[in-house]
Amino acid sequence: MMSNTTQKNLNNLSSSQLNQVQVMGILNVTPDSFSDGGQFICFNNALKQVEQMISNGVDIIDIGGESTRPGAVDVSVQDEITRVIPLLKAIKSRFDINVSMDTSKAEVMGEAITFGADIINDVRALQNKGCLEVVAQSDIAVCLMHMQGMPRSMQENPEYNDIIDDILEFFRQRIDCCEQNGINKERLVLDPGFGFGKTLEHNYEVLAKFSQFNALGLPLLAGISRKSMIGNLLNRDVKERLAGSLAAAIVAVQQGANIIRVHDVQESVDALNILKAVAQYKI
Ligand code: 7PM
Repeated sequence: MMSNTTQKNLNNLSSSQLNQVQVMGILNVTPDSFSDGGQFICFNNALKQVEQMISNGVDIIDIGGESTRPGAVDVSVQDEITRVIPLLKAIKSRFDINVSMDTSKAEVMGEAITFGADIINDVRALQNKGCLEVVAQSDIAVCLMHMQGMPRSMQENPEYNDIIDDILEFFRQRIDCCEQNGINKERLVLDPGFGFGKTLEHNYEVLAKFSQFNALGLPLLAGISRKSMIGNLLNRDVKERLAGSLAAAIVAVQQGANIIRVHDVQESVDALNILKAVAQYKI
């Protein structure tokens, strides 16, 4: 009985499916607001991080302008553009790598598209004003993430009837909305949004049932790396969450995640490679 179960689980994903899993590396672009010198150092530091991630096997670099972070203070359009667009240009001119832009602002999306971004990663799933229209005028890919509530207050009292049904229903509505606005389904990636308006239990239920999102037939992204669902379960500080993050990422991949969004690229690529080596022997 035990070996049957094991074989069935190993059988779920083929080698070729696993070989298509992509690692999205999170680029830290925390600005040093104290001086221009600080900004300059951050810029070079960011490019070094990119170089490192590429040599470690990253597939996509995710640039975030802070404003989408839970609890983050609002950043103006101009500040966000100033922070992320020069970096996008620099990465695209120096490296042959896919870049995703973590933003919810139509103006930033427009600039990102102009300067060669490959994916718009929107934690608000193109619900802000003008986003659908800007994206529709291009052929860029989009990650639609689920969030309950708004970043500042979403962790106060998250509630669901059936969290998987709720997320699936949200995805269906956003997919419809995209299609009605001229954004083909083929351009979309879905992400249940770990930590975005979800309790610890909600997050683990979503991870346990992650495979249900395959029903919509679109690529799936899982962003779990270093989140409080790891830290609070294990009682670990943010710097001590690597093992937990890797385990969670692998659980997501085994259930069909196509992109894992991570801080630790080298370690995540290693973990994925173990899975790939095992999958070669699937029955
Ligand atoms: C503080 C709390 C800082 C949380 C940063 C975060 C996701 C994302 C983020 C995700 C997609 C983080 C988050 N999380 N985009 N952006 N999916 N698509 O841990 O799960 O990086 S911000």
